[in-house]
Order: sequence, then structure tokens, then C-alpha cells
Amino acid sequence: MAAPISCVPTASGLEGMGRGVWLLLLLLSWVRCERPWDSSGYILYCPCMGRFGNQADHFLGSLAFAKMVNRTLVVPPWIVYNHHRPPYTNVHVPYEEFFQLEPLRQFHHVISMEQFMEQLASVLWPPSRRVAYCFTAAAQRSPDKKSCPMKDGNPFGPFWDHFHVNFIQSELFDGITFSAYYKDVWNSRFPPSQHPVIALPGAPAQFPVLEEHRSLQRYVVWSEKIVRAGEEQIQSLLVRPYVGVHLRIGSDWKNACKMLKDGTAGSHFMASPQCVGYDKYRAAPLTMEMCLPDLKEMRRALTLWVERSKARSVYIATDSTSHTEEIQAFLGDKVRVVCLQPEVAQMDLYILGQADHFIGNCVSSFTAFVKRERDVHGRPSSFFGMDSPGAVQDEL
Ligand SMILES: Nc1nc2c(ncn2[C@@H]2O[C@H](COP(=O)(O)OP(=O)(O)OP(=O)(O)O)[C@@H](O)[C@H]2O)c(=O)[nH]1
Ligand SMILES: *[C@@H]1O[C@H](CO)[C@@H](O)[C@H](O)[C@H]1NC(C)=O
Repeated sequence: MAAPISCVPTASGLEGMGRGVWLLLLLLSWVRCERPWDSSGYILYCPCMGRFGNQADHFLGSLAFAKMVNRTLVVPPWIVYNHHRPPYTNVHVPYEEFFQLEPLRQFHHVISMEQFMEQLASVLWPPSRRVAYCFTAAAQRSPDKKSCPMKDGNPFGPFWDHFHVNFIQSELFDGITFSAYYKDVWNSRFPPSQHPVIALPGAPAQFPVLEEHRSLQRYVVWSEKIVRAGEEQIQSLLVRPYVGVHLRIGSDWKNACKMLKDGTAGSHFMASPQCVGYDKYRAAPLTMEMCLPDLKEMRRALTLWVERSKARSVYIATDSTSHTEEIQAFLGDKVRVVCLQPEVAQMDLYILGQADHFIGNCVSSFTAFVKRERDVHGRPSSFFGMDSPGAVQDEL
């Protein structure tokens, strides 16, 4: 989709052009584009940590950071690791494939990375100005100890290569974090006039997402394409009311949950603040049932919530075996138990989000995405091993 006139006249086009023509072009570009370029600057990052759930947590934090420093957020694609099926490599899925860009703008200025590279980069961020920004500690890992490790390894290299980006120079920082406390420091250390584009090796955010940023989920709105496909599946597979369940029980997860047995994990373990509470000192204990529900816990929780929500069907999303037969057996044949195992994980997320009740895995950020979306829309959720997470938090 090459626009006939780009949002910024290219540098080469300016030379040898009459002033009148140039002004006309500039005027046209203003008319054509809502915002030609943002003089407050841009933030770019690679969603280089974890899979979808992790990337989504980081996205909300990055959105908050961009707003804090008042720079336009360049929204990166999702990195999908298709290593077990074609194309057997990382796929960079534009944000808009799954979600809409427009609702984000109710919160803050954004542009997709694809659009940024296509329309703005040639003038605002030409190859000769591509500076990398990172913590001094991160640069310590590079051979000369002065360069940001922007493209070292996977997914870092493939991500920037996807956009044909190389970095010519590094700008190191230290003694600051991405938290609100350093708001003014960021702007005085890197004024947009001298640092129009800040490109980072990772998200300017924490994992898991901070409690105060959870509600930003409201601006993450599914694309029409996903809504259409998701509604079609719900119509054809499920009868309402239905209970959605996230079974995170694959082998990598089993290994992770072993840390709970060892007692090395503590009660804050990956996404667990979403159910045990964010305050470390008052957090509810994190149990093995929460991390890795066995069939007995599945039976307990499902029987309870199918009855409470008078469900007529159950939707199972899983990273592993679905246990459809066992679950069907203990729920009886008045309830239809369905598992889709879709190729695109977002289909599971959509269907779980729309359920009449959702039972998730407290430790999983994949669950966390669903839980936040449901919270925003006032839909009820619980977790394995914790039936009323809200009540626990209220008691504290
Ligand atoms: N389709 C589908 N995929 C799932 C499901 N559960 C996990 N996965 C896959 O496994 C990935 C898990 O990584 P994340 O999304 O980051 O979530 P997480 O559960 O916190 O896991 P880790 O990041 O591995 O600790 C997901 O992105 C999916 O690709 C599921 O119910 N359905
Ligand atoms: C934030 O950025 C926008 C867009 O560049 C600008 O119009 C606005 O004045 C900036 N706000 C502050 C407080 O600097």
C-alpha cells in the first residue's frame, strides 16, 4: 500500500525543487495525514521477551511509558514463534492483524511500526541516524562493552532485520528506570529535539504488567477479522451459557511449576500477582493447584462453575492435551465439552474472553490477557485453586 504522497516529503525530493512546489507538497502532506510527524519524538522497541502473553504485558507498560514521556509509541508487530510448523521461524504479525490501532489513540499517539518505517523513517530516521539506546549494563555484554546488543541472537536480530534496520551508534544510560519517578529525567536526558527516535532492545516496561497499567487493556480492541472469525466459532461450537477454561499444563509449564514445590518461587511467580495480589508482603499463598491443576482440581473447579453459571457448554483452550474426554465424563452429557486447538492462539483468547465464566491459570500471562479483558468488560473470572480472587484482594 504505497501512498501516492508520503507523510513527509523525502529529502532527495526536496533538492532542486522550487520553493512553491515544496510548500505545496508540504501542504498536501499535512492535508493527507492527520499527523505528519511528532516533534515530541518517538519510542521504538523490540517485543523481544516471551511469547504473546509476555509481549502483551509489556505492550501495556510501554504504552504507559510512551504517554509519560509524551512520545509517539511506535507499535511493534507481535513476534510469533512458529518453530514447529511452517514457516519454522519467527513471524512478525502486524499489531492490526489481531487488534485495532484506532482505539489506542484514545489513550495516546501511536503509529504502527510498519507505517513508521514506510512513511516516516526515510526522513526522520534515515540509516545514518539509527542510534540504539540501552542500559550501560546491557552494553556490557557486547564485545566492545559500549554497544547496545540490539541484534544479538534470536529474536533480536530477525526483528530488526525484518525492517532492514541496522544501528550505527549506541547511547547508554544508567541510574534511571522506566518508572514514573524518572519522567522528567528522561525528557531532560533525551530531549526530542536532539533524540527524536529512541530505539530500545526491549520493552520500556516491567513484567508482569504493573497493577496501575492493567486497565489500559481497554484500549486493546480486537480486529474485525478476529471478531468475525471468533463469533463464527462460538456460534457453531458452543451453546450459551458457556464456561471457558485455560489449561496451561504442557511440559515446559510442568517444569516451571516445580519451582513452587522447591519453594524457590515465592508467591510472586510470573503472572501470579493477578490472583495473589500485587503486594508481596500481603500476597495470598501460591499453591500447586493454581500453577498446575490436576484432574481432581479441574473436576472441582469445573463442576462448581458449570453449576453456578448454569453452563450448557465448556470451551477448553490448552497448550497441551485438552482432557476433553475426562472432563466430558465428569460433567455428564448435559454439557457439551469443546476444544478447538486453533492454529492462531488469539482465537482461543477471543473465545475465552467472551465466555459467561472463565477459569484461568493464575501464573500464566496468557490467562492474564483474558482476565484483564474480562475485567474491563465486567465479566466474571476465577482461577484454578482460587474461586474468588476479588474477595481475597478485598480482604487484604
Ligand atoms: N492456542 C493456545 N496456545 C496456548 C495456550 N496456552 C499457552 N499457549 C501458547 O503458549 C504460549 C505461552 O506463552 P505466554 O503467552 O507468554 O504465556 P505464559 O503462560 O505466561 O507462558 P510463559 O511466557 O512461557 O511463561 C502462548 O503465547 C501460546 O502460544 C492455549 O490455551 N491455547
Ligand atoms: C505532547 O506531544 C504533543 C504532540 O507532539 C504536543 O502537541 C504536546 O504539546 C505535548 N505535550 C507536552 C506537555 O509537552
